[in-house]
Amino acid sequence: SSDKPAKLRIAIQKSGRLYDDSVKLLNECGIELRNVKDRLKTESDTFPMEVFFLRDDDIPQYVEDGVADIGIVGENVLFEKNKKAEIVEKLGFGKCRLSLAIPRSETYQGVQSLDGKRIATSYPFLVNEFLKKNNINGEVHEISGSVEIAPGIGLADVVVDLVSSGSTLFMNGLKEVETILQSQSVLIKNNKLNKEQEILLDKLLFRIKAVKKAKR
Ligand code: PRT
Ligand code: ZN
Repeated sequence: SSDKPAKLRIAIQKSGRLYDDSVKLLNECGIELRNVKDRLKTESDTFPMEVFFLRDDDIPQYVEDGVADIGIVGENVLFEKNKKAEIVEKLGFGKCRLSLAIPRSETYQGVQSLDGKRIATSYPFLVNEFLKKNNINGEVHEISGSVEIAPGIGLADVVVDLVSSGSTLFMNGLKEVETILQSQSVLIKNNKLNKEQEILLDKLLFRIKAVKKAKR
């Protein structure tokens, strides 16, 4: 360890579905963030913490590399990226599931019916794991957004995408038939934190647990 005072560098989503809840959680833990215009990073005056604002997809890598010490990200992204970052706490927000959906007009005949089908998804790693586990040969087509429209335009037979209310699938004439992963936001950490950082993380975790308890 160095002579510099210990601090925790946390990576959170720059903008999107997890941003508000991530900042709110920090605030509820007594960690106020200084406002910064460019919003690449900021600091707290009430806790030894530096905050990096990133795309959620980049957070597991940054934490694995130790560029950030800890991070807040969805399990869906963490498991898809398959990085070495340890989950320290489930945070209870950003809940969704990664599900298989097929055209509503079709009858689902079980996972075996996916054999030889074209599957559109933004989660190729998790879908391939699912196929392997079930001994199925599917054709995985990676699409970065608007996965739900793929069957309608003839790009794929089925999709695997995140679902929360189900209305997006419904509006695209699809139905959910299989859940591949249940997901929520989690706090992750780099596996080589120094002693001072572990102490700070314990402090943060203690506050997070108190916040969660107060909400029950
Ligand atoms: O820019 P950046 O890469 O950081 O953001 P992003 O666009 O990749 O992610 P963002 O902000 O959309 O979502 C961030 C995280 O929120 C996801 O990784 C999940 O962990 C979580 N989350 C929770 C969701 C949803 N619920 C969700 N419903 N992420 C996406 N959706 C989308 C889904 O992809 C589909 O298009 O919402 C649609 C389905 O919603 P329903 O309610 O119609 O079923
Ligand atoms: Zn993303």
